[in-house]
Amino acid sequence: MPAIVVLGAQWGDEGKGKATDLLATTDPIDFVVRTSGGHNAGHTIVVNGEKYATHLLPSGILTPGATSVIANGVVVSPEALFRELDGLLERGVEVADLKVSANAHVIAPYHTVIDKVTERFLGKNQIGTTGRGIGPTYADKINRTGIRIADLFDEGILTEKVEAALDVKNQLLAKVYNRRAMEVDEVVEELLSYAERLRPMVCDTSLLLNQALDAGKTVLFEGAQATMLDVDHGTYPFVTSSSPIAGGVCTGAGVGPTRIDRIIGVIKAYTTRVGSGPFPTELFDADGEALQRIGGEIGVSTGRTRRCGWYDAVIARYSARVNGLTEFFLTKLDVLDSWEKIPVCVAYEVDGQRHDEMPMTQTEFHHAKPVYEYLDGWQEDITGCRRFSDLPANAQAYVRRLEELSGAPFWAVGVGPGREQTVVVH
Ligand code: 2SA
Ligand code: GDP
Ligand code: MG
Repeated sequence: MPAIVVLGAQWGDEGKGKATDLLATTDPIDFVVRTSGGHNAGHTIVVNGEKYATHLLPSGILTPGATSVIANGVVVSPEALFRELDGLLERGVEVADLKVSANAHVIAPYHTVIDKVTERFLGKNQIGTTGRGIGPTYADKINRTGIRIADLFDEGILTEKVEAALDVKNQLLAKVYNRRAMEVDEVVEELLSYAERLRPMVCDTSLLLNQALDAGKTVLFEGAQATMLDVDHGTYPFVTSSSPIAGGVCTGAGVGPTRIDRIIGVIKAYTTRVGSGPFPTELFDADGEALQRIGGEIGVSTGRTRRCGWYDAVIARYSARVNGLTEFFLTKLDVLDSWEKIPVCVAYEVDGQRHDEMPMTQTEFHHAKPVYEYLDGWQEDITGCRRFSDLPANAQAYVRRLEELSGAPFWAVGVGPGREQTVVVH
């Protein structure tokens, strides 16, 4: 299988890091590629009981022999990139080869400042961003005022671009947000300080990946954030500023859609969300607290507590559709071990009307009330199961029912955070 996409089917933190890591350890993977987002992502991988978190780096960085690629669709903070690399090196990790697209956009210090002050300014309407400068960097990209990695190797061009960007940004910072203006020299100097260390990593990653596919290599495209956070197909405006869906992989990597063989949607056996925005199955009771506690639902990048709710099959079907999923990887089934009955949302009721599919507008989605089906729990520890047939009958039935409701076959099920804690269904 030469080109595989792994992406989030809900609002993120489904366990994509584990899914990519698992694929990379069972089949030899030559390239692991990030195509959207930046260091707002947080992937946790547990290897031999050791926990690692990656943010900007593809999780393939932990797989020796695989080349990690940060493609053109990613927004790169060079400071965060080297902090993360050095953190792994200090822990004695053998890091894989890393390539960075010359066309990836750079998160400059002013993007982070603007992200944070805008959120504060929005008050109760805030998005709940990670404060990493993601939105302002993508805004500059679309506005054609962004800085790309290649610009770090030409001081003249970099200075011109920073000058042009700060011309507008300093007015915004001073007049709207009452903040100190930023100096062109200060920003240019900081960005130039990363250039020499970056230089050997920088290349045309679209060419690299297409040539690799031509040569029959296996390429794994690793999603960050998730379908419901997609700027087009998510819960706008409570979304991130990139395209984490399958289509975004093609623009974010410069690889055509005909080259993709497998698209795996990672989905939790329940649902979580960080930040603001609608969430029909959200729980505000002891069940929600229990899911949060048992599931360890805390943001990997910002340490924020994640909102928790039951499995939402409407979202699953929507994700299967907008991504063209070939399969799902269901994670964290073990978190549900203690419940006697487990509600699963099969449809919504919106202003008195049943919706089996995602409502057309965000206003309707804000009003969506879950219609639940109640499945029997198994009340048994499943973390030691290694084959589907090892799972208790009710756990098997839960997985089978979810599969019927979700619009794509279930490939595997996670029964614990460890690499080996996975059960293959098909
Ligand atoms: P941003 O910073 O502009 O991308 O924020 C916009 C929205 O996107 C959400 N978002 C995320 N949701 C889940 N997980 C994410 N990554 C980290 C993790 C989050 C963390 O894996 O745990 O540590 O808090 C992530 N990144 C962005 C964000 O909450 C906003 O709703
Ligand atoms: P990502 O952003 O999608 O990569 O996911 P995160 O790393 O942010 O969050 C997923 C969390 O769930 C991590 O702490 C993983 O170690 C953990 N995890 C993944 N799969 C499983 C599973 O099957 N069971 C349990 N209990 N934890 C899991
Ligand atoms: Mg995460």
